[in-house]
Amino acid sequence: MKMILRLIVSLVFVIACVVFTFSYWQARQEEVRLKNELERRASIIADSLKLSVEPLLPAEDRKYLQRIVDKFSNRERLVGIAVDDIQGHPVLASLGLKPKLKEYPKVLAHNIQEVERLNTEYGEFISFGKDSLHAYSVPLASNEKTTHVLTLFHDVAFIQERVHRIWINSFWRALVQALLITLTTTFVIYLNVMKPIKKTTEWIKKIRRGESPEKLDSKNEQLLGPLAREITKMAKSLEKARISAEEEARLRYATESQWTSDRLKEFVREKLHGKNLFVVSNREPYMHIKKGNGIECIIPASGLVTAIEPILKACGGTWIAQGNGSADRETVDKDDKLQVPPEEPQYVLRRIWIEKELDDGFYSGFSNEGIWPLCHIAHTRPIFRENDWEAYQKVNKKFAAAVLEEIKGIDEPNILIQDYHFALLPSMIKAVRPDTRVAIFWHIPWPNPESFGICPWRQEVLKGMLGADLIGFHTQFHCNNFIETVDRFLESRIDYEHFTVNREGQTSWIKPFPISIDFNSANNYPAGAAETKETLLKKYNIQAELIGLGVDRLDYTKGIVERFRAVELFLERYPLYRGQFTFIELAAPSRTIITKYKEFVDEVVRESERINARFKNKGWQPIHLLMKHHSHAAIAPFYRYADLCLVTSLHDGMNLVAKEYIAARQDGAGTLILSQFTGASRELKDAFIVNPYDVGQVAEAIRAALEMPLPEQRDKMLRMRAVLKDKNIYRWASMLIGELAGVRVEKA
Ligand code: ADQ
Repeated sequence: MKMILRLIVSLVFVIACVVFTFSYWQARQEEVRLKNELERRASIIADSLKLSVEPLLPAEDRKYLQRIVDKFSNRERLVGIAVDDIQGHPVLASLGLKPKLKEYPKVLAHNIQEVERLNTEYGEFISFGKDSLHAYSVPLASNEKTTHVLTLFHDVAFIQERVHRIWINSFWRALVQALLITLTTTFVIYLNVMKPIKKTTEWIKKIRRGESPEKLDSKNEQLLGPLAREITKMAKSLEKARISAEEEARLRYATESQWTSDRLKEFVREKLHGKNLFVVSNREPYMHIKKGNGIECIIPASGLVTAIEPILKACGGTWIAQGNGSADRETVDKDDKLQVPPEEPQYVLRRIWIEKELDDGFYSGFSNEGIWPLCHIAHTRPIFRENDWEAYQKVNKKFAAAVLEEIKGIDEPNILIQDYHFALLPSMIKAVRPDTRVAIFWHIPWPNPESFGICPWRQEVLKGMLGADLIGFHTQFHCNNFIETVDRFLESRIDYEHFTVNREGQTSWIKPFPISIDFNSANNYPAGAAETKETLLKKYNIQAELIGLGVDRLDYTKGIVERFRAVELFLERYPLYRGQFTFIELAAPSRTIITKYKEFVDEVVRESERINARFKNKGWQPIHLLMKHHSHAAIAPFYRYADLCLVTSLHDGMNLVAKEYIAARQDGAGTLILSQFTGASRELKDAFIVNPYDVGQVAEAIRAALEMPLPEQRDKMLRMRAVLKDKNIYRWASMLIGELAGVRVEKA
């Protein structure tokens, strides 16, 4: 587009220069021609008038002379006639001219002087007040001696008018030419360059995605010449490589136990019979924001994004999510879609727009001030407002409409709904398309029936969820809580042997799927150039030998304040570590418009400052609170060099930070202190499992972790790494998708 714009601007510039030069030349020519013509005309009139006036000069009676002068002055463009003596004294003038000559008595002085000097006719363009005139003077003689001067005044405004008109006409001509040339150029370039390039790009993309496209269009081949031939060759080898890689993956899948992206891809293709997957979540995986004059693409801090992204990367499909980045609207096509990841597109992101007021009720209100504290037993009271509930229903409806639009024409589509923002979505989709296979995965804990029972719309929420064929939680414990809650509040048939709920003919399977991370992905934790512990600490101006690390969204469920207090108690009990041990908290601001979260941020800052003020000494401080969203690449070196990682959530569905820390420890060193209230604590048995409310226990765990001999650290770390290598995100996805694909649905 920029290229076309540049071309058009250059063309318009050149046209403007050419038109300007020609117009200037034409205007000049016309002006000279008109002036010459005027002078010739003045000379003819003056000569014939001279013959009539000269004989009458000696006569005393000027009346006859005046009549002649008045009669002549009616001619076209002739403003008036004047007769002066050779000294410049006015003798007579035509009627209209008299008052003007009185006003400007010196106007003819130059003409008279020139006539006297040259003793012949003389013409000059003069300003007569506001008017521009041409004054043409001829000598009048008496007894062969020049005694008087006769002057004719012609109006020259018509010359300027004519020149002006030339410029106006040229302007319009230039404009029309520029417009025609611009349109033609754009059209020709679009048809002959842009369109073939676009088609070729699509063709290359298809090859890269593994779809076997038809041959490259022969027209495009002509345009791109040798480049096209090379690309075609490359495509062929890529296709061959892909086929053999898939074959290899198929063979591995039959024999290997570890889940990988390739194995998942094969598995999903087989299970979903090559169909794409539809994922719905509130948070989008890629957000575009305006930065300076440009647009930046960021990956929001979220466990959900971390977990779901690899699945869609592996099997392709459409992710439907809310677009709320400041440049999100500018980066989608007319259907609100874009291909992601931006650097290597593998699936489609469809953005849904929710007005601010509605989103406040849906996201901040019902989802995060209602359901979030309701499901997390962190002793923060949920707030339920009628308006928020209405907004929640409206947004669920809006997403349901988008999903139904996307799956139009697709037989038995598979839909994976993410999280507590969309409890009503499964039944909304099923009501219209009973042939869909719908799973909802609840990323946060499910509380006991007593806790859940305080929700004024508990039945509606449960009924909405029970529209799904599959309802997934992180742990069996959360599944138990859910089934007990359904049993307590809804009329339904529960099968405890298979863990299913049957309501009004719809069966929902309730199953645990402990979520995980892409353990092997070097991209998530890049080897990180030549960063060492020293350079890392220097970069952040941190003085310490031993590092404790916390990585969280700033959320009251993450136990950040409790963690700080444990650090405080640890330094109080073991003063030798002062000046040596520093705790670094990488905290990403989250849900900042909610009052509870604002208060929480203040509390976190206050506590860190209080503890720092208490212990800090000679450039060392116990807590470094780095409050911002960090990229995965920025977090990676912290994971790699932290002697311990503190995960002290008061309640957490799983907690991916614990898993990320372990995955990053390729050196086998480091220790994990993990809250017993996280889903992760069920799998990572070799961590120090602690009760975050027991500050003393956490302080002791910090000491034990720091003093654990390296071989013991390695033993534990290697065991935990083995667990995660096996129970990685691809296994999670395969379990979830395998179960979903096995669901029997009504035929469309
Ligand atoms: P979250 O509550 O968001 O997820 P978590 O599982 O810990 O919590 O995942 C957080 C993610 O955000 C991690 O990938 C982490 O690297 C990233 N992150 C944290 N702090 C960051 C920072 N300062 N800058 C940038 N990135 C940061 C919800 C549930 C969890 C569940 C996940 C997945 O609450 O219990 O594990 O979904 O299901």
